[in-house]
Amino acid sequence: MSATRFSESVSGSIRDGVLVITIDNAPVNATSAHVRQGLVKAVDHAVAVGTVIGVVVTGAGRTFVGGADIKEFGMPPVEPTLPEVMSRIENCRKPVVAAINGAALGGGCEIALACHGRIAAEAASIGMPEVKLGIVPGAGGTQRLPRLTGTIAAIDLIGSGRTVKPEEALRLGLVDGIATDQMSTAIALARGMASGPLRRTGGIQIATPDASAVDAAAKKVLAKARGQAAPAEAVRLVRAASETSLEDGLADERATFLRLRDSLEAAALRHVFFAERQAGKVSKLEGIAPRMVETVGIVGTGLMGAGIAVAALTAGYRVVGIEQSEDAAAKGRERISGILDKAVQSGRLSDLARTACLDRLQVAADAGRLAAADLVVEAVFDDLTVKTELFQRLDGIVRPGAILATNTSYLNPDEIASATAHAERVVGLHFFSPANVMRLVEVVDCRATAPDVLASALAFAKKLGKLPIVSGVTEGFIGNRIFSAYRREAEFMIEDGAAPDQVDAALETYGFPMGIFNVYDMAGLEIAWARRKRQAATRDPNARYVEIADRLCEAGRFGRKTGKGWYDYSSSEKAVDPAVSVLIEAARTAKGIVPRTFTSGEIVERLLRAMADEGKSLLEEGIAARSSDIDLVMINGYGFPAHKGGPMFVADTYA
Ligand code: T1G
Repeated sequence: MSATRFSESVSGSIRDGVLVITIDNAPVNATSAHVRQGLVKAVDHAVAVGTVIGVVVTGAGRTFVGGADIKEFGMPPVEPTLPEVMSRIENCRKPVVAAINGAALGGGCEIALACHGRIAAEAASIGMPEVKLGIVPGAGGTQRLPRLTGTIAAIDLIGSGRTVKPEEALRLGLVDGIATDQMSTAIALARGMASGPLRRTGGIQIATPDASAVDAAAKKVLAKARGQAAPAEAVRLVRAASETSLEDGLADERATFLRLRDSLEAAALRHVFFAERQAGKVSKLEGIAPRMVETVGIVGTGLMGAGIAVAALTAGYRVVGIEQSEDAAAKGRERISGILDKAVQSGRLSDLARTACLDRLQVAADAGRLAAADLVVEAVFDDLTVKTELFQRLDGIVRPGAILATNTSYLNPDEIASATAHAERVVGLHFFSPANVMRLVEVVDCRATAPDVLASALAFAKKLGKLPIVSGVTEGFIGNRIFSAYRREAEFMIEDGAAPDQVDAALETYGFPMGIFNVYDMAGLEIAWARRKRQAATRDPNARYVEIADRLCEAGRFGRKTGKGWYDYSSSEKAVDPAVSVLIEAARTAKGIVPRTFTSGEIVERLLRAMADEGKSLLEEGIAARSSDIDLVMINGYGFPAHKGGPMFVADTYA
């Protein structure tokens, strides 16, 4: 089979009278200009060659087509546009079948939709994640998908951006078959279509959907949109598909896509997309191989330790959990299996996988079992003596090449490392609770950490499906140091005249799921109080210090756990507590502060600036490697709305 080259990334060869077109545009077969040009030439070639009775389109490697080339957004358009490619495929007079060999996302899914038939490999995944980039599909997705799946499923898929596996795709009518040899099956399908009329997706009439079901599907999508524009536009376009002509629907979709593509929200989400792919890259680790890790030791199986254990188990590791007593070990095992049970109940984990996880789990009181561990994470009480003594004990138990990782939030891991026999094997792995759910892990590069130990910690975090961000050693690392600065600024404004619920409302309107005082009450005020007391002796006497939170703690108001904090939780919902207002007014009076009013805009602007200023210091001190890492920490660990891009992105955008 001689191959014909249609562009630098598109070639074709004829098999059983069918032109098999392969898109080969590493790394994800994105529909760059040369892919679009090659596809049009290949389809024209198929039509021109009389012996060709059909066409199959597929991708090279493990991706079908990962979508439009996001890197081309904002660049001058190059013909043909993706909608033009779709139209050429759909209106081809010979059958075109998609052999979906891997991820068919965004424009990739739209290519499949424009084809006359679709066969998926077991490894295929199909979806329209455009809303996650702040845009809507721009090449027919909102108009063609509902013609195959119906309006309700299309609203769900396009509005949420979720990806489906072949079985669900088949059930939805998104593919015509699933095959282990999807190429042969696709060729056979194309040959079978050669004689009859072609089923053009754009020509399918959408059955009138049940209005209440459509409203329910739309409501579900919009409930998660939290202030983003794209999901609502996606829902509008899909609904319109059953009420307007294909031509008008496509024109509306394209105009909407172009408008959103150039929006700040889309720029922010593209920033986050590329930031996540830069985050794990550490230049000094080029060529450094991570150590082999198969068995993970976890000391402490409380909430944090159990979460880490579940993350490691579901990633395929063997786990040895250690507790101080057999009774505590039994409780720890119960906690871990309880989390696994919940994952099974929610459909996130199969029964089989749960059993396999439990088969790979040991929880005991005998620390000697850690001799089998390649990496040990401690998740014990955040006290320097406790952690240091533990690591000193582990020095005598674990094997020479084993890695010791501390999960400390605020202690100095250099101090822990320097107290052990092999400081070079100590690294920080700061998980965020619940560790089996939160993506963010701060990987702390301690002064003595060996490069291959840091590489091992990054590889471990990635295998857990986490988003690892490297941090240098500073109190609170990246996230908590910025959170402290953000909290200080918020308390300054409270002392100057703002109310906690006003600050929280401003943040929630901006896009945070919860305001800072609500978060504070959830986490517990006593944690920051303990740290402030620890720092009191060395605090700069000239630096402004707000005592309101101290007064709350002295009154035993630690937050939700005590029923009172910045708010009153005695009723079901959090409520403004007049006692807190009295306490705030007393603090102002004690400093002679005449309270002033604040607008929501000023509150948000000051808090964002406080975060960005602290982020700038972290960059100057070399604690954070790049500003986009800081954005990822605040988005994934502290609720900063991703569609705003993060505090550094906002500061750069409005600079
Ligand atoms: N465009 C450009 N570059 C992309 C890209 C894309 N669509 N997708 C990935 N990359 C780069 C990425 O930055 C990284 O670069 C490398 O490829 C590997 O990525 C018209 C308008 C396909 C599941 O949103 O979900 O279609 O760091 O690490 O883990 O309606 O990439 O190597 O320099 O993620 O194997 C819609 C986005 C676009 C899918 C593969 N599509 N991509 O995962 O690799 S908008 C998406 C992914 C659209 C149409 C609209 C994943 C993947 P570098 P990776 P992976």
